[in-house]
Amino acid sequence: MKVRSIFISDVHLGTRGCQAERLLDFLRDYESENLFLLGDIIDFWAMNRGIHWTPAQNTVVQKILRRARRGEQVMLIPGNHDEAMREYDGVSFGDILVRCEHIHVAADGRRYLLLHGDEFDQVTRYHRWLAVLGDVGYNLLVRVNAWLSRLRRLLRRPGYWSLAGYAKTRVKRAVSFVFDFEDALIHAVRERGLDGVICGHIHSAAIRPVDGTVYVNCGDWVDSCTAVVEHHDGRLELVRAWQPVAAALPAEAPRSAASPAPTLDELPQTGIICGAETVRL
Ligand SMILES: [Mn+2]
Repeated sequence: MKVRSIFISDVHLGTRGCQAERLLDFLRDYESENLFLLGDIIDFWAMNRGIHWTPAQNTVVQKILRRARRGEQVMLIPGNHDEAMREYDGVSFGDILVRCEHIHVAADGRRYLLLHGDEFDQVTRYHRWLAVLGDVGYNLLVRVNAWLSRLRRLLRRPGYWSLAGYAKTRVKRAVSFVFDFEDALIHAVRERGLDGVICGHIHSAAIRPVDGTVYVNCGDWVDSCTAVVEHHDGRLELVRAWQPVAAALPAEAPRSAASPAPTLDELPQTGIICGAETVRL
């Protein structure tokens, strides 16, 4: 398919989680005039701990370089995981221009601010801590919880401190984190008289009009495998390069021997998702 622009972010090349094969499929399917890479493309943070570089990840880099060489406008806007690149604002590496932010004028005349978005993440430090601890923190929490209730029993304290309750507040906090992030970005682009923002960073894809201003997030290529494309009339579309089996199959569909369940490869590889996405920190 031919589109005017492609926007992708949070590819995290150099990590085990990077879904390079899916991204290659997507890039094969979509030709464009502009390719905007909105940050966290190469994950230098993770590579400090250990590099996981696959042939597919190598091919991603080669394909992007080749597209740039063949006349596609390729722009790299660094994120926090590739922040070293921010020192090269305005510098062209071969055919790829590095910009810390950029205003993209869509075919319909709308003006969008392009940036990674971590500048608007109020809790980046907390987030970093959370990302590093991950499962370790959760397991510890479970153990601490068991220990605390034993202590409470020993001290004959009434009540029970609930881990579920704690987890719920955490989820609520995560939801409000996403809303705070969106609000901050929408506020910023309105102040600058722009029509919208296209960013990444929070790994939560969305195209959401908010009182005349459009909030767009490209999602990521670690988990959701999403990208945003601009059609030749300026229309933006969220593309998911992979649909989970559960969502693609009708629930409890009767299966006969004549029509076996489709395998993952037989399912449609692209689709559109709009509206609220899963919340992920
Ligand atoms: Mn980021």
